[in-house]
Amino acid sequence: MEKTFIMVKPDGVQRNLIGEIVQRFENKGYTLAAGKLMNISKELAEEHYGEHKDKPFFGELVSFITSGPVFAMVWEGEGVIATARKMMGATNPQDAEPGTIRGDFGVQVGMNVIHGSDSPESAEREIGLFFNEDDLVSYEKTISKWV
Ligand code: 3AN
Repeated sequence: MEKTFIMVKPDGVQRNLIGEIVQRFENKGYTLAAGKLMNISKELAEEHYGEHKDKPFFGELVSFITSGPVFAMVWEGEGVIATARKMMGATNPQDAEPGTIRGDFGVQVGMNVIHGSDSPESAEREIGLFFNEDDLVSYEKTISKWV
């Protein structure tokens, strides 16, 4: 089953949005496969955001994501990679539609509450960076036949 990596960023943790964000994915009908509250090391941050290393905001991005705990998760379900991106909204919260997570809770592009993998390749890479194979719990929700 398709899996994606989702992370509540330090601003989301500080603003008590972990529960709200988990609730939205549960309500949608996706299944939580793994989740942990953690501090990100500078090394992990630089690896995770490697594709942005030449961008002017790279230093800011790494210092922000390491500034406090994040809540890292793996969510599973049909079409979860693309659908999670829709649920998150545009990268800049000022462009994100109301009803999306960034549209409802963010203002600044640097502090946009949530990260989600943007492709199957990123999802596999990011899940591997944050979790071990045996951290992922595989189970069937009996409710899943109703959604
Ligand atoms: P997304 O998180 O929507 O996939 P990316 O991959 O383009 O967006 O950017 C990664 C992260 O870099 C964003 N979540 C955002 O926090 C940060 N970022 C993107 N553009 C800017 C910018 N112009 N200034 C500061 N931070 C930025």
